[in-house]
Amino acid sequence: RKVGIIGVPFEKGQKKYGVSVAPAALRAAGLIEKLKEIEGLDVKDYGDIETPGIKEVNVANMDHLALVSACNKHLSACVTQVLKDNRIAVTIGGDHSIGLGTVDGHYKVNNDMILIWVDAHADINTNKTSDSGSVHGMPVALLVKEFSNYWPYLPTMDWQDVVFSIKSLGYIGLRSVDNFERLAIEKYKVPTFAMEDVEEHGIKNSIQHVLQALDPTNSRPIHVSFDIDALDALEAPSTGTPVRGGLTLREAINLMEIVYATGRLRAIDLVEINPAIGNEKDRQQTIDAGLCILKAALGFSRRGTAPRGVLDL
Ligand code: DIR
Ligand code: MN
Ligand code: MN
Ligand code: MN
Repeated sequence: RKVGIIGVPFEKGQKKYGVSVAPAALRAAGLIEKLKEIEGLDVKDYGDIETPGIKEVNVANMDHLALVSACNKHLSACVTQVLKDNRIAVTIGGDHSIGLGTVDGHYKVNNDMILIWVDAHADINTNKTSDSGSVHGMPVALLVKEFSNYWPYLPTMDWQDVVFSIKSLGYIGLRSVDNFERLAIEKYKVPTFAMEDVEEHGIKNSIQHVLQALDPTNSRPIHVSFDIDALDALEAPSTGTPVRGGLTLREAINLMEIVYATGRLRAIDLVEINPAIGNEKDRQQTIDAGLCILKAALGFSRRGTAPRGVLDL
């Protein structure tokens, strides 16, 4: 198994300083080395992508669209390249607006992919429904073709192919959903295991139900876009919009182990870690949680793996 790591130090999809520091903080905490320790995993670091400063465009209630667009255009091409190199694309954000580029880049290689959005929030607002104007609350709405008519013309976004279908989307962990978002999820019957559903079914059945609903034949490539705020605010305090009552780290690890076990994970995003929020303990705890989630997604076994060819016991 081979993976490629892409860092995206981008934070203009939301308002707080600090999410852009996460790739450096995760690398400093040993991200690459820890992944290399996983049995049989070949890790290549593609480095961080840069977003050049460019002229902003004005679209109502949509902050920094031109920057978000430029970053994601570049990121999409990087994700496509990593996948073409036959590696699982591991993208380290950055805020969740970068889900736009990762999914776009993945779709261009695997147009039968399914998308599991693990988040406290649904991120399916348009600029007409958003309370915040922050694009990190809009990536899903920008991605799905069923929403094309809900958007005005968006300057600088011509590079994006809006071809992904909302029928290939599922949610886990929701607990802060805006009114329009709820309506959209219900209208399109998006397989959704919000926190009360996780409560009722457990995390294992929740993810299995979502996978089954999207892909009954167990054959489609999987993209997981993991917002660290899916975790309970006590588990991952260093994030911009924490919400209490979320997943435990154990549930998140188990979720990723189950996705790993399918053998079909092709891309994972880890976003919204903000090392500038909270104290040193908060920071370490959040980064460590992120590392645990990535390791679980890429085959780390909590019960240990037997090394091959050392001793014949
Ligand atoms: C809110 C919060 N629904 C918004 N969204 C996110 O701004 O649209 N917070 N993604 O992390
Ligand atoms: Mn979120
Ligand atoms: Mn809102
Ligand atoms: Mn999000």
